[in-house]
Amino acid sequence: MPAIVVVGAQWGDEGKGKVADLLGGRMDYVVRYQGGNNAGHTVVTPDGEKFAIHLTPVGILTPGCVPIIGNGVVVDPKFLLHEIDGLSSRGVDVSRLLISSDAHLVMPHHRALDRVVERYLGSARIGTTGRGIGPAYGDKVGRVGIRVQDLLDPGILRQKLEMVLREKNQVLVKVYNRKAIDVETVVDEYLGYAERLAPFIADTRLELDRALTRGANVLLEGAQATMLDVDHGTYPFVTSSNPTTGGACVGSGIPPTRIDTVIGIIKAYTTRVGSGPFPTELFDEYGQHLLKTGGEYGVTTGRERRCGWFDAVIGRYAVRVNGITDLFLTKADVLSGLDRVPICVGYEIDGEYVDEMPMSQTGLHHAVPRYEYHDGWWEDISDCREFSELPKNAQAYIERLEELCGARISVVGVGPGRDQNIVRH
Ligand code: 2SA
Ligand code: GDP
Ligand code: MG
Repeated sequence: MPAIVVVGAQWGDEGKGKVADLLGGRMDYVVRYQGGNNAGHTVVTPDGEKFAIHLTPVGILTPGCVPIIGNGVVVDPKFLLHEIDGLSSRGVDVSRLLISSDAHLVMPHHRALDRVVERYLGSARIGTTGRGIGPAYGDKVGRVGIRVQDLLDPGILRQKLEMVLREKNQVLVKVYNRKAIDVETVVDEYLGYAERLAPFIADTRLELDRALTRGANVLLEGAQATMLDVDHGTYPFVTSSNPTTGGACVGSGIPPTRIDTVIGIIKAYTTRVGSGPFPTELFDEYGQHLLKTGGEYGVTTGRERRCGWFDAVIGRYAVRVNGITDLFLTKADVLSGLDRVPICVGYEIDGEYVDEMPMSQTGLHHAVPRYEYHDGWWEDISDCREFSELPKNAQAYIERLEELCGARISVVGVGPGRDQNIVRH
């Protein structure tokens, strides 16, 4: 049985949590493959209970499913224990969780540097979540990272930490005028976490290979999204990992030949949290409508999300870069009550019209959207369960998005609930 990927098609918060939860019921394994506790995935269970999950895969909510934190994730152990305890206290069985021994750890110097560098950047800041994600991936690639398996060897943990802090403390003290971090304090703190996390640590890529070979269903759950990908997104205004489908292979150890379905989660409009270019961003009452009606506030930081119209250039790009086989269009219900609903079909860039993602960052910064205008609808569609029950204008809007993005829209979300969907294919 092949693996399937759930990937964000825009700038995140498309509703990946809801979709992963919906599919999780049919899955034996749900794997997070990148990012860390910067993510915020919302799940609303059938009895109306709401969960905001940050670091564990949402499959943790599905009885019988094995949730895996893959090697591509950066793990803040303090936060992870806090999340595990929070879920346990709400009656969730967390005992099946597995954490890759190769995943990297978020250390105190990562959190300190994330915050201080953002302050130093001033108006050029990325708008990070402040969870230490960028510095943790920086150390990983710089080959001075500390991994989950190092928690099991106090000697190695101390040795690696001494080496990395020799440099990082210089930076914290001399460049940013902050206090140095004490090696022994961190070693003691992390060995405390090690004791509790040890039973969860595993060779997850071997586990997944065996599972796939015996025919198990595996879902690879992306965090953040295509336009936040460090390679394919709006660099440098990105996260420091690869949310795109390629990252699902690297961050789990599952080869591409095992994947046959890629579900792109795409919102019926666009949002972004943090800095960076956003061609269809709205600064008017329509933007306010999307913000308020869509409840567009960060699940991790509580920040207001920037809101704008649907951008088909991005939709098409996401289909191309990820090999999306099916789109799950979320939040179509939020568009009810608008007189007209524009779709961005291309950009004017310095006098030239383009309908694909521009080659350079400057190009995207200069992009002025060209819109196609569609008539809106007033009806509340949150109880619709068949495509034919939708107002004609909503149907036309969705069919046009499908045509412009170049992938079929298999499911349309009409509310946050697990059952609030229109299944088309
Ligand atoms: P970081 O912290 O280094 O990953 O930040 C780099 C950029 O990535 C963006 N980013 C996100 N964008 C959308 N949603 C995310 N998760 C939370 C949510 C965000 C929140 O679900 O709402 O609560 O603010 C997420 N995580 C990272 C970030 O805004 C930077 O632009
Ligand atoms: P994620 O990061 O992609 O998992 O998304 P978030 O959880 O950060 O944000 C998506 C928000 O939209 C959450 O509050 C979801 O409960 C909500 N949501 C998901 N699908 C739908 C939908 O079809 N309609 C509405 N109104 N809300 C939805
Ligand atoms: Mg989110």
